[in-house]
Amino acid sequence: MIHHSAIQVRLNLPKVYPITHTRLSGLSHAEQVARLIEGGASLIQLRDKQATPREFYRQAADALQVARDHHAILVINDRVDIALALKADGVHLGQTDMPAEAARRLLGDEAIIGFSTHNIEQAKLATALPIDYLAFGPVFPTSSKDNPDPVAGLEPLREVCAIKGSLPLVAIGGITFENALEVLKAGADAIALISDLVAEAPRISEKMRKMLALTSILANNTGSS
Ligand code: TZP
Ligand code: MG
Repeated sequence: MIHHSAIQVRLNLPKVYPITHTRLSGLSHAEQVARLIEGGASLIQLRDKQATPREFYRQAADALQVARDHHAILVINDRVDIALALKADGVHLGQTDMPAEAARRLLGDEAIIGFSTHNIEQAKLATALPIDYLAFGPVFPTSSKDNPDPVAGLEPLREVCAIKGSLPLVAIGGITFENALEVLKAGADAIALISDLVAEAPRISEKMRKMLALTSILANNTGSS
């Protein structure tokens, strides 16, 4: 979060990190953000692989207004330009997006930068980057992402958790109410979810609340709070 040479304040990831999906939910990003916040979400990622940059910008502006009104943190998937233009809280980068160092230069020390990794080699390299958290997955099969990397499974997740040092890690891919606890027990600090939280629009708030309740029975893996 703060990346001065002398001090580094670690991001305290909430256990549940929801990601929006307009096609699956049938809702705008702002509507999803409102419902997720109502269910207790404090950190949300806006992800849109379909919208044009102009449409994503417009929807992200609306969603950011909702987030600001409720003091929730909003991270934009892929688009450093949109995060910068809207003064969003941060960006989530993939392996083929702009390098983390460049995003850090553009967004500044206080922006949240997340980075997706799909295997142990990528995760090792990620620990040297100016990022605030790393994502690892898909842990399980997912149908919310086009051309996903091979399913990693729980054992590689455990290995990545063992080498990541103090960098917070969020597991992603096919995480559900059924497997959430075993993913956290494998060492993930948080779980990121799309379909199991947002695919049923009328139940988004309820599911978010239930997922927070389910995961709150485990102690914080980071030991930092
Ligand atoms: N990255 C790896 S898996 C995935 C992303 C964005 C999709 C996760 O969606 P779901 O519905 O929770 O499996
Ligand atoms: Mg990406």
